[in-house]
Amino acid sequence: MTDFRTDWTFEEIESIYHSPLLDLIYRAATVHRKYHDTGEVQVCTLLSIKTGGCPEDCAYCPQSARYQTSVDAEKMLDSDVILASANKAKEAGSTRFCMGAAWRNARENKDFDRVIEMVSEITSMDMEVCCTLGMLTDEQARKLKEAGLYAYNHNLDSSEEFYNRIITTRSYQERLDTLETVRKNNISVCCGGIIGMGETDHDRIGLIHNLATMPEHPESVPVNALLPVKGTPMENQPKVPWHDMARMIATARITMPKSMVRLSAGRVNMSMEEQAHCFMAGANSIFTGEKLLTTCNNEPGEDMQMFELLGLKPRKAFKNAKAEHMPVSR
Ligand code: SAM
Ligand code: DTB
Ligand code: SF4
Repeated sequence: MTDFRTDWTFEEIESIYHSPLLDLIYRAATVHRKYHDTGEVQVCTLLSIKTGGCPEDCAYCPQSARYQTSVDAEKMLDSDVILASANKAKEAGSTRFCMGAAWRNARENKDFDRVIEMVSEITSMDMEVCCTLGMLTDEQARKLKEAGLYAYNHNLDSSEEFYNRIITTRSYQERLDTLETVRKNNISVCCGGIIGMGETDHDRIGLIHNLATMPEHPESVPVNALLPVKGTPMENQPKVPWHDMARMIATARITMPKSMVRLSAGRVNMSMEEQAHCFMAGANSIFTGEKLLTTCNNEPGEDMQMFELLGLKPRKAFKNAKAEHMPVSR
């Protein structure tokens, strides 16, 4: 039995997920030590380049135009603002810059042309560039790749059954189709989900099962804890306990040993001790910087202190990158 299986059964993952927490973390930590430098954490920074006014109805999202939240629809940021933000992220030690747009799908217009320009400029700063722009056509994925795009984030978010309850404006299959388009164009795949939306353990295991049985595991798996935002249908959801995050991260680590597993949204509500358990459970990537897309993130100074305390150092850009994922222009 190899460690890189894509034929996991639901029951196998279920039994890993439900194992006693300390056994689960120990097993995940062992897998983590085998395949990764455990002192290294990938440091990524997000920027919302086109905020709010999104036509989709994702029940967790402050950027959906359907809900009255404190996030207003804005036009796309100016290029110099985006580049200044990428520079700042690089200076602060970040090696991956991820640009997010509140679009159902990328369109063929001036905004998309500008995204292409930004991808190319930021790649030439020697950062891994990631985008999350909604659904993509083959042609758009090809253009992004040619501009140097390293990774594309497109989450499955939950099990298919639960997905259909939280989002009605698009299907799980449409998500899978975009993921296939991204993969086909040799762009590194970043795909994960959110917990804390009212889903069951069965849905969480279903999400990991869907990720771990893809023909190739996503290179990067973000695990988000819901940030309940006022005005969204999820505003009253209770806080996700740290051990649920550790359980998800450990199960992802064991089933997808080589992937980067990102302790993503929700870190802002976790103590250093709670985050340390997640690193122990196999998380090896985080978002730093003052903001995620529209919500507050951990204080940069506190993150630096945490890195020092836990003996962590930022991972270099393009480390272990597969040849096909390297930017053509690099
Ligand atoms: N519009 C694009 C899309 O849907 O793929 C990209 C942006 S979207 C904000 C990216 C991901 O952020 C979502 O798939 C979801 O996992 C996560 N996210 C959004 N709102 C969140 C929230 N309130 N709490 C936690 N994660 C959230
Ligand atoms: C992901 O899985 N989490 C990030 C990133 N991919 C794009 C986004 C988290 C967003 C949290 C809510 C907000 O800040 O708007
Ligand atoms: Fe739009 Fe993405 Fe938010 Fe859904 S998650 S409402 S697609 S920005």
